[in-house]
Amino acid sequence: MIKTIFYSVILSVCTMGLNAQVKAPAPCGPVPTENQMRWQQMERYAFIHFSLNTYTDQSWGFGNEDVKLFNPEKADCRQWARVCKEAGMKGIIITAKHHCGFCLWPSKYTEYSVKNAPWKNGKGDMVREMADACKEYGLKLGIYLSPWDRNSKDYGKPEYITYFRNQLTELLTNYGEIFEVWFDGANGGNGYYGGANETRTIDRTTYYDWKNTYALIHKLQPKCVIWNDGGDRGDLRWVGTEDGYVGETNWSLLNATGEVPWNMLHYGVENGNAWVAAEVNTSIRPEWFYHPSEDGKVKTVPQLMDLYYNSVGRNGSMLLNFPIMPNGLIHPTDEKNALAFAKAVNESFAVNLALNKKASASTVRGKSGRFSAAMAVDSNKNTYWATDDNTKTGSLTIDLGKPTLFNRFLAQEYIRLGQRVKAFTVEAFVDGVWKELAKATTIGYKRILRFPAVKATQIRFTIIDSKCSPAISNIGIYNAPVFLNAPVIIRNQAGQVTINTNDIGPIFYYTLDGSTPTAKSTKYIGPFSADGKLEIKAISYDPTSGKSSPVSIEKFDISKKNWKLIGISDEKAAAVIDGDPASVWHQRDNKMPIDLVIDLGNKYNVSGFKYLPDQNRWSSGIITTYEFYVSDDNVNWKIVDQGEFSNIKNNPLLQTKKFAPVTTRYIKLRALKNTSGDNVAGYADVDVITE
Ligand code: FUL
Repeated sequence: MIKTIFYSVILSVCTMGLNAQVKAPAPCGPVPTENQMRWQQMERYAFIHFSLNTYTDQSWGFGNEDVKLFNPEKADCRQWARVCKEAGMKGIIITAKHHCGFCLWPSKYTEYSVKNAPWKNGKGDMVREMADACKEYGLKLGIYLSPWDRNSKDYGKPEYITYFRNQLTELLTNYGEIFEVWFDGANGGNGYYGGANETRTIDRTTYYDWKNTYALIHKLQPKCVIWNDGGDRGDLRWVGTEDGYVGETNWSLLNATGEVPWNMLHYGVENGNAWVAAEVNTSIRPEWFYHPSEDGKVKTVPQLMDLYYNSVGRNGSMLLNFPIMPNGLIHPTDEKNALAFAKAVNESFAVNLALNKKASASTVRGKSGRFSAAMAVDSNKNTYWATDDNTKTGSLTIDLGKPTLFNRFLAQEYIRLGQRVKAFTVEAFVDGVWKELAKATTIGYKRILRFPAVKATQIRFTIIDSKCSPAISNIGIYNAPVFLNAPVIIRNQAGQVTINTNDIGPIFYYTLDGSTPTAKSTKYIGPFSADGKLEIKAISYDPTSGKSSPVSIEKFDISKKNWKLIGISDEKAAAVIDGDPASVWHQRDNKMPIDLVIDLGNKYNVSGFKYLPDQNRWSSGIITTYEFYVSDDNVNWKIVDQGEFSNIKNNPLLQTKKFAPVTTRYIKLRALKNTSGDNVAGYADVDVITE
């Protein structure tokens, strides 16, 4: 007995001695907090958008919508939680209050809430039901509370801040643990404001006094992370787009307060002085709220996989939104696609071909086993391969034992010590030579690279530049199934249809009779003529694997053959009606409004119009407020619609507006305001909807 104690004392003294000899690297720059670490490991979680907008087919409510509209007869938060759980998500952030000010919980501080809605005779509390469902399904709960409130009479005044904090206090005290609070950046502008119906502008960097609001959050929910896009930086940042991707280079660091420039949001800042990780938010449909017109536009498995690689695979998290239908449920197509997506992620990363394989490194910190190459393939997230402090490059070779087919490479840094790697390559040993498969920049918490499948016996990961000596906790190699993207269908002014995709090699099949295309339908051999009102459905098909893509559906309205832009001599203006979303024309003047007049060539029964803004990243002339006129003679005009294109700045989608049918030959889209406050109206495309 005494002998055993003696030996174990000797052993622990020796181990202590070894560990003391080779110390772990010191942190390199800012490091994540425990809250940020916990959040980062969630990887995928959901947004739920549900409010009065759901009943008005709007993106942003004005604040005067009738609370009586809110009556989801089948509302079932357990369905939402089940779908999210089965879709592999770890939490749900619910829009407790969107910009219209309507509260999904019976707030003591306003009458504009579920307590005055017919739903459950005013006795319902959707946040409570969500919290209970999350608990039941083992999900975390997050809260979206819009700082901008278009209903509150006090919005814009100091009193509103007290109101806002009172509501925040209700939400952070009555519903258990909250993992994230979400403060949307959209702010100020026109609204109902208790009946004032006016425009109120605020400085979003100062008005909310975020410092004290954050202190309140930290006090009430010490484990909560804060997302904020428009004020003091929180724990997480927006990535500058709602399209679902962060920069390929993505530092989890920032160096800014107040308004953060786009490139910092998108790429982070290499030498930033604070850890502010990237959260990639996007919706499973084009819009955030439910619109029946988008039932055929639910993102498909290949699209969702792309989003996954461009968010989680680029050191970000993936926040995927489900719009709730007016009956209170997630639409079956959204559920089906989300579950198929989760299955695809699981299949893709089921077998790590590098796990416990023989690994060797060109250099190891203090030549210690504690930091050896094996630590990167041992599936233990707390161990890592590291190099000596002054060694900022190095390579790690994994021997797969036999020729192995793979098409994905995954790397993770030990981010508790900071984000370090600046550039790396991946090579494969094929037929006796090293072949470069990919070259990339940052890694961070997780980086996944895609490349065409290759068969090799060895793989080499080389860090070519790093801020400090690298610390790599995990390497994964996978052979993931490949999914074909649905093709894009475009019709030009002359009525010529083109079908295409970014994938290399597939062929296309299409139908014009509404039936679902298969490999037996008409084969696409080049642009073809199909003018007038019709629906085209198409698929991509890979003859080698026999796999086909999801179906693309495009509905076209009347022929544009005889359309003319009136009073415009610039030839480039043809882009407005050429059907190509990539081409754009900017109409400039020395003042607003700016009118775009189109002669349809014939009289039609018009019941709406479509406006696609400039789709480029640095787009301009995005119209936010408009009027729409019709005329028989291009002299006497009648206004048939007016309003705003909500959220068009962050999400520049195709805008569809409907009105009572009217017979007309000329149409006029009048731009009253744009997102940049200058005198430009930009159009990728303008179209009409006819009866
Ligand atoms: C945007 C909002 O304006 C949208 O309506 C939506 O809530 C999205 C998540 O954030 O900025």
